[in-house]
Amino acid sequence: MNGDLTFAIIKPNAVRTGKSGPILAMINEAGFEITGLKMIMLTTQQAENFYDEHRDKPFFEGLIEFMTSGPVIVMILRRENAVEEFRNLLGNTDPEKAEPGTIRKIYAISVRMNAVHGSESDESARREADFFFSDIERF
Ligand code: DAT
Ligand code: MG
Repeated sequence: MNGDLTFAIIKPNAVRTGKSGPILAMINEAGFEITGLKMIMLTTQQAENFYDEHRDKPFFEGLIEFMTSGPVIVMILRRENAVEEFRNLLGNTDPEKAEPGTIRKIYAISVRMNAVHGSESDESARREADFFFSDIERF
């Protein structure tokens, strides 16, 4: 059975250009309840640990530079089958391949600056939510 929680980040390109509001509206309209939310600036160390699985990829350095380039909004989201449904709402990692109407099709600037992160599995969702939120910051 699939879990009902996922973890998301509105990335610096979207926060900087004032797209947080419209993105949050899309998330709500897609049936997700926001159960944790805050705006933070990632440290290099946090970004590197968060993206640990990509440490050896050629895009890692650029990814870390981008993710620490401005404030982000981290959040925990709840709905049935949350991980898969949120990935569907996000669209492909590469906005050129994303379906029309998806968040990345609308708000991504490039593969790197792709507007929003979403967990890839229930296990990652738990790890990522625990990474950024203490118990008293979740509702
Ligand atoms: P996703 O965010 O869709 O789960 P991922 O886990 O493969 O994608 O990669 C994490 C992030 O790294 C992605 O959102 C943007 C960046 N990235 C991935 N592939 C890239 C590439 N080929 N060039 C530049 N950045 C890339
Ligand atoms: Mg990923």
